[in-house]
Amino acid sequence: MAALQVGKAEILSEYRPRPKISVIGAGNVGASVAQYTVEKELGDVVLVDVVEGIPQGKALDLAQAGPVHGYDSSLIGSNGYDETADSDIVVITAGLARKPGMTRDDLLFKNAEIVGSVVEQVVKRSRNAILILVTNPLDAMVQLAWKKSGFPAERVIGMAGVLDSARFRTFIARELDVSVENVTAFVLGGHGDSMVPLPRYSTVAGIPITDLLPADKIQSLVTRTANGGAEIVAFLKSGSAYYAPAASAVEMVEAILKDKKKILPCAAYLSGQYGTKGLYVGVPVKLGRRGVEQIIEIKLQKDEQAAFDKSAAAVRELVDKLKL
Ligand code: TXD
Repeated sequence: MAALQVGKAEILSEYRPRPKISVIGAGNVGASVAQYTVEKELGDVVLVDVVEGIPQGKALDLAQAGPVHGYDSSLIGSNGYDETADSDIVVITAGLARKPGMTRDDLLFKNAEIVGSVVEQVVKRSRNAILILVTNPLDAMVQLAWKKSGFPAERVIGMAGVLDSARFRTFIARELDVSVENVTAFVLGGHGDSMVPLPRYSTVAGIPITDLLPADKIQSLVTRTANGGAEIVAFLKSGSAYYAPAASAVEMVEAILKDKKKILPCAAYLSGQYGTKGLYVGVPVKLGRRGVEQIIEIKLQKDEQAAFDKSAAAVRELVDKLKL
């Protein structure tokens, strides 16, 4: 067709394929990350898992939803890493998930082994990628991935705060019967029971929730947020949450690929900010094409700083156990 013959040499030489997003671990979170990524047409997706057939089957199934949803992203499933070469972003979800009665920290050693080997495979083939870690215990796994990869800290980021604040936003919106779109929430600290939701920076259409809800109500929403993961594990019994975690990881992918400079709470490497040095903890960051482009530091009140320090200490304890 004549109209299609515009692909002259000079145009072809400028041709850049769609961004490549590799998702390691094709379980509940990984498959949903792949799904949301192609539904938003953020790029092509490579899904990797150790279980034979699972990444291939899920990738093919998702590709076949393309005509219905109207996306053209390519989807590849594999048990190896060659297809991930030159990824722009690698989302790491491989590992064990919690069962009822387990804490995130119970997963530490097994998941450290898995994440360590995954990172080794990934970085060999994608030297310039940005890594987004999802596997628990989150903050310790990001620290491990950063160490193993040898990447600059701004290109190794952990997903937790976006999820924790999405949970807080959901509860606030339900409580006040307003749109979730009107609610912003601010959550700091590690992804654990000691996370630090900050009510005075959580707002509805710009109004702090401290002006809208009594203190005891806010406290109950904060507690529910901190236990948000366990609440879902108790329902599901055989696994942990995955829709909201995947949506949260994909918000980060989108902010990076579109260079949005979006302020999101992520696990980022602190080199003195918030009084913490040499450790990955959840803080607000600016996410753009270079990864973490800035760490946003706000002045905490005394009790908030104490809660942050306690949360950072809990992360440090895990990192020490891994001898990182
Ligand atoms: O906020 C957050 N960061 C989180 C973290 C929110 C939700 C889930 N969170 C953690 O993510 C959870 O505690 C787990 O550690 C991971 C993945 O959770 P998911 O729910 O997706 O677990 P699944 O369904 O068990 O999937 C894990 C997949 C599974 O298919 C395994 O076969 C695969 O990981 N797996 C591997 N893939 C590649 N390479 C290796 N070595 C490997 N080992 C297991």
